[in-house]
Amino acid sequence: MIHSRLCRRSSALCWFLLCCASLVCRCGALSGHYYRIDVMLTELHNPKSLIHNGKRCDVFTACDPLLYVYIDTQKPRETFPGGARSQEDFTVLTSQYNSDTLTINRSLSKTICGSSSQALPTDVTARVDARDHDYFTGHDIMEEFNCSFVFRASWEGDYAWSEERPCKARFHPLDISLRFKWRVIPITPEQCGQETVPA
Ligand SMILES: [Ca+2]
Repeated sequence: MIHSRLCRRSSALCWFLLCCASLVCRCGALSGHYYRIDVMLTELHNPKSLIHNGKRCDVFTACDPLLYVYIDTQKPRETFPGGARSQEDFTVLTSQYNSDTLTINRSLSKTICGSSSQALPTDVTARVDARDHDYFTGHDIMEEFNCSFVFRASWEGDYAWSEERPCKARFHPLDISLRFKWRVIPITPEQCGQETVPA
């Protein structure tokens, strides 16, 4: 209604307003934060075959590691489990039987898909809930790890993984270790499942 009144009074003013409106719409649709966070766990070492209370995983055999991971961008600086609300927030990354030392090299990803008005995370912590698989007594807690890093995006042609770094173990930091690496990659709105307005 306002447009039509202005257009009747001034075609030049009408053209100017329509161009501005078009630009605002397009910029609004295209602006935003679109990133993918990849976290790769590389190696687990538990040479004393321990669970969290200092007992052995199994009496006669090595541990049976079962690793659950949650990438925490909500409360990365808080203690384990940070922003994870329940076990259902965690994803099983890997499992293996009868092995105290495990080469993993498997990754989990999380996308950041927000409007430009939302603040980007400053830090990220991958929460790793390491269990010992047991048929009869349930899965014992082996260790809880925080694998933290600064949220910093890679840019054009530089999507390499970070250097490996140790995660921090809660119960047995001197006896159980986990190493990881990460990368943060800009992605397109389509990869976030959002549509852009055609130019
Ligand atoms: Ca076991």
